[in-house]
Amino acid sequence: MLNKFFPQITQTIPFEGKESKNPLAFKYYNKNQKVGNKTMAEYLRFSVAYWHTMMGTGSDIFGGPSFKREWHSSLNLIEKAKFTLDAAFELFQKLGIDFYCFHDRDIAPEGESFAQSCKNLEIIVEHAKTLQKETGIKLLWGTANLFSNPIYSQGAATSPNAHVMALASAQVKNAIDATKELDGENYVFWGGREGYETLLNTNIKKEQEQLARFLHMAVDYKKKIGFDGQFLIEPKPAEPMKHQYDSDAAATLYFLKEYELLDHFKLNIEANHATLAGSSFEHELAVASAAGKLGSVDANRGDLLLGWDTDQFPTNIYDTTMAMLIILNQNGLGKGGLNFDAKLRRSSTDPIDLFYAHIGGMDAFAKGLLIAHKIIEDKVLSNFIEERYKSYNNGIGSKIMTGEVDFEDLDKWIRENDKPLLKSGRQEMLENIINSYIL
Ligand code: XUL
Ligand code: CO
Repeated sequence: MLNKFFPQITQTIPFEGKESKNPLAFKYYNKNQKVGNKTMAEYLRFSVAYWHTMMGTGSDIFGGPSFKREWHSSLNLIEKAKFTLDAAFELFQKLGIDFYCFHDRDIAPEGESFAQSCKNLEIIVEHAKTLQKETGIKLLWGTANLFSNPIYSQGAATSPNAHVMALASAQVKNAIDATKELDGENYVFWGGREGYETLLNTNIKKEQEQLARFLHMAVDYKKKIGFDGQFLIEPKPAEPMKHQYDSDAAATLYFLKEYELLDHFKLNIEANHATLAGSSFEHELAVASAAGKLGSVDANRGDLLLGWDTDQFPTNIYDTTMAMLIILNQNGLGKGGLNFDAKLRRSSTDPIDLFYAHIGGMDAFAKGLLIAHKIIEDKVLSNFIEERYKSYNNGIGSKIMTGEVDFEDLDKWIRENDKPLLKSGRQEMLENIINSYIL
């Protein structure tokens, strides 16, 4: 096992069960334990987000870095990137996490020219390839950072400047190449500047057409090079832009359908983005899943008292239970996974805090998985829901749904069958049932 950057952790974090008081042990996540017909690891497919975990410095808009990592100590940028990768794989191994995700500019430094940036990426991808081979750890998804460089401040694919759109397209081409080279199972598009700040200077229709064209070029390129990863779009309503085009699951699905892209994409749903959109995490998961488009999850949590993307590690068992109910009901995430797009608080300054953070998130989802599995096995919700819609199974209900009757028929029918019965939705009873499984 790699052992250089986290000497305090001398083994892979063990599973010790719920009675354990060891903060460096799992209470619920037991990698190879079977839950139904899959192991916990197969259902959960945890992933580390490289940008927060390896590149995070604790800085916020009021202050600079609050922690300095040993793996960032070299002044040579390529050497620094290689040390960071070494530290990353050590952390993945010690956590027992099988996947990671990155942006092109997290793993490799941006160069003086575009060509230099591509070269840097190629060098680092070679190193990542070696580490993946040595450890068996896999790439869940790659993506391109189309939001940090000031040239993208007015959009990347949706920039009013075609030269910038060309740059963004070329950058994504190289990020897809890197993802393919590393056998990435997915590729994510998050439109971090694809939106607008003011309508005074914006042609929405034009920008949406540009975004669609860009995604079509990506689909064409994927086919051309034979990349068989899943393309994912990650909705978010705002931040950094005031309005972003992929604002939530429903808006994104409509956009994809409108521009004939729906067959080529699934969604990557992020908990904190859902709450920023004024919805719950489970609402966004349910909308994506109902459309057959829930591909992957950015697992984190926001703070409902703060109106921005706090990207905290998930700890709320109610949320993870509801999420896992939706995920299990669609029999897992396929090629997707649960990527901890979450960062340490500015005041959590030590490398070991990265372990506490991930252990907490993994246990929260493992517990949610166990609870959701039991709820599904016992059919407590599914039986109730089935019963609730039963009036559509025959009689007038089935005639409505098969199109055998129209408004006039129903006008006639209702005059003979007046006064439907009002039945309780039993919300409180169901909430108590869910609590009885959680507690
Ligand atoms: C930003 C966010 C991104 C995407 C990848 O809010 O979630 O980190 O997950 O670009
Ligand atoms: Co995210």
